[in-house]
Amino acid sequence: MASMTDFRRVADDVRNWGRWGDADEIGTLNFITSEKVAQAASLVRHGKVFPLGVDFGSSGPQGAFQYRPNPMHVMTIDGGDASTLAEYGPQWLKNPVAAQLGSYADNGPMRFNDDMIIMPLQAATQWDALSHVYYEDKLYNGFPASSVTSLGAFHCGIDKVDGRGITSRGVLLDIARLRGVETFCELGDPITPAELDEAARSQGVTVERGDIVLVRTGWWARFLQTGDGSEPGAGLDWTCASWLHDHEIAAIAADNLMVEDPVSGIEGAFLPMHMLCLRDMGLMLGEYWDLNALAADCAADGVYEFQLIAPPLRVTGAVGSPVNPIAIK
Ligand code: UVW
Repeated sequence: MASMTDFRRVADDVRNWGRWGDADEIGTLNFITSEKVAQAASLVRHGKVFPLGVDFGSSGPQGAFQYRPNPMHVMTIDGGDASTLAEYGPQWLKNPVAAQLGSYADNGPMRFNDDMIIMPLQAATQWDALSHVYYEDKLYNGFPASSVTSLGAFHCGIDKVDGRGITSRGVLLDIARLRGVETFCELGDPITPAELDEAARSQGVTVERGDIVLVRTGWWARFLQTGDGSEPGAGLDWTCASWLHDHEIAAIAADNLMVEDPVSGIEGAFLPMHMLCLRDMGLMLGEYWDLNALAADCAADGVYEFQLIAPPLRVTGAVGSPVNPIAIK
């Protein structure tokens, strides 16, 4: 088990603070140039579309953490409200909502349905903004942690991604396939940097500057079978942070709950890779991405690169965002 001294040495090595200026709030997304976006678009050859978002509903993977329930979907109006108002008499029309609906219904046959969703932004397929995780009172690029308040993140919020959209060349590294298993949820066997290299080599793909790397562990496939979102699932070892840094990738996402392995390799520190990626490197993490159909297609045609389009919602000051990423081949 490594120590906090080892962690600090790596943190010093991978820290990108100041690399894109003192005011930068998007970190490694800076690696995605317009040439890179164009290169990614040129990877579309057959028009095959793979949505990578999971269902946003009550059967999602949340429940183990009291602060993160599954999305709750609520209807606020349905067509029957307008149609039945007439039956209940004019007293209902004292209610302003009912009066509005009644007037729409009186004016013709049009009816409508509205709804809303109540959910933690971290509940399902998501991006972690750079302000999601910090340590020692500093966010990415040295911004004070106190700039994330009850009003939202004044620095490094998801809204700062803005015009980047988040689209680039995507590369799938299918570690479940490399290991020859459907899934490897058992703890104590995290993904190593050597395995990332081995997956790329065996798949005949290179990881390049500005890529968005997708890692498949099989966790989501297992969740679909068991419905048990509390099963931790293995992920990347913290030492992979240096690999991500050296390859100058733009972002990383996985099909599991936290990208990295829940068993920390650092004595006394939970989620060390989150700290290194989000706070030191400025590298966004994507979680709960459904990579199953994409992985099956990549295995069938041997092509592990594609155009990836994964724009977050521009929620002002949010520390993360739901996303329905799309891979196109
Ligand atoms: C934490 O749980 C802190 O992070 P994430 O949701 O990114 O795994």
